[in-house]
Amino acid sequence: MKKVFNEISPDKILVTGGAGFIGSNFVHWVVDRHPETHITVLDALTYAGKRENLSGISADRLRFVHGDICDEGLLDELVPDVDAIVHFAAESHNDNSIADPAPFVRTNVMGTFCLLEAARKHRKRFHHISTDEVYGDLALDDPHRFTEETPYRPSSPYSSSKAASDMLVRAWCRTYGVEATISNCSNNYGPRQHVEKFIPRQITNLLCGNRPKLYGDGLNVRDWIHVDDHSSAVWTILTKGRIGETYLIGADGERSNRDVVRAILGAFGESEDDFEWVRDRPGHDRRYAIDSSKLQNELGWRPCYTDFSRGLQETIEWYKTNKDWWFADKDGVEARYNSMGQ
Ligand code: NAD
Ligand code: TDX
Repeated sequence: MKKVFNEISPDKILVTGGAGFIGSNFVHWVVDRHPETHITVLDALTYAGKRENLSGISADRLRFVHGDICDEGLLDELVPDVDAIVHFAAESHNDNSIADPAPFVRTNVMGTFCLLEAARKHRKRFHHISTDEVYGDLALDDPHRFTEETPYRPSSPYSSSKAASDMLVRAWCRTYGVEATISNCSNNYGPRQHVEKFIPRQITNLLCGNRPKLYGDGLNVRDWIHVDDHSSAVWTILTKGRIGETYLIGADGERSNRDVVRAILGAFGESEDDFEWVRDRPGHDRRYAIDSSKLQNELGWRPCYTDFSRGLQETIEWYKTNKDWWFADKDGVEARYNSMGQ
């Protein structure tokens, strides 16, 4: 049996990218459930990060630091003071990576390198958040799903930069003994996801009186998981995971993009065929599917959101009641998509 980090809650964690979609949901999840844990968030507040995503959390639970994960001097100040680093910060959108890959290599590869060096120097536990996209894609009729043994075969600049970051984590763990774990999760949905992403884009299109937009033939499959289930899985791995191991996170949520758009249209009381076909994404992965047996059997994790239509309805309600949160981003995102024929 390899070394286990601990089976108690860490007192102080550094959460990178904690002002983004998944990072902020993770911070709220920990604040609500683990009163013993103090969180320092390090976030550069790019277009994808909002300080307000962390509003309502008291100063004795949270310290917010506006800064870059590539800033080694800043990491030398912050890292000695925590027990563990939970690394969410990334450039996260595939379409952006196709238009301009440079920030993806900088933040996802160099940023992870800088954090690993800080974890090595100050001997800190490191948990790396990654994606199922590192495994490439599956055919629609393939009976298999991704497991921890699936070979890496990334397709896009985004997924290849995440794959590179995973490789750095593995090397720092084996060569330098950094106490690291990795999780590769499927597509998240829930509150505070940027309007550039698939589900928020379609919800906010409908709220603006526009039609949802489907790439290609709409039959591409994604394996959806509610962001709170991602958070509980990350906490489980951070506190119980075996050092040096990778865990896949997924909740058996495979759905075609067309079915998701139809479900959103249905929830708005619109005809389920009232969407538009738009230009396909270059190199568009066909299907992702996660087998999370290792996480479930070894660490006892289970998802709570097993009813996708309930989670989707709650997400739609969130975008309806938080128009101020997304409205300022919407026009710019749509102008960018229009310029790409999407
Ligand atoms: P996001 O784009 O919503 O948030 C990213 C956050 O990182 C933002 O707050 C941004 O300001 C911050 N950031 C970016 N560059 C930074 C830098 N150089 N220094 C400090 N902060 C920086 O992304 P997300 O969807 O919340 O994804 C979070 C993580 O989860 C990423 O590592 C992503 O690869 C991974 N992931 C996402 C999904 C998904 O479905 N969204 C699925 C699996 C894994
Ligand atoms: O308008 C759209 N129409 C459409 O058909 C958009 C924005 C997307 N799509 C398709 C492309 C994908 O097949 O929907 C699917 C989901 O698209 P995205 O939300 O861009 O997600 P994806 O590319 O699958 O990547 C997401 O999951 C894995 C996250 O953005 C990544 O950060 C994560 O690693």
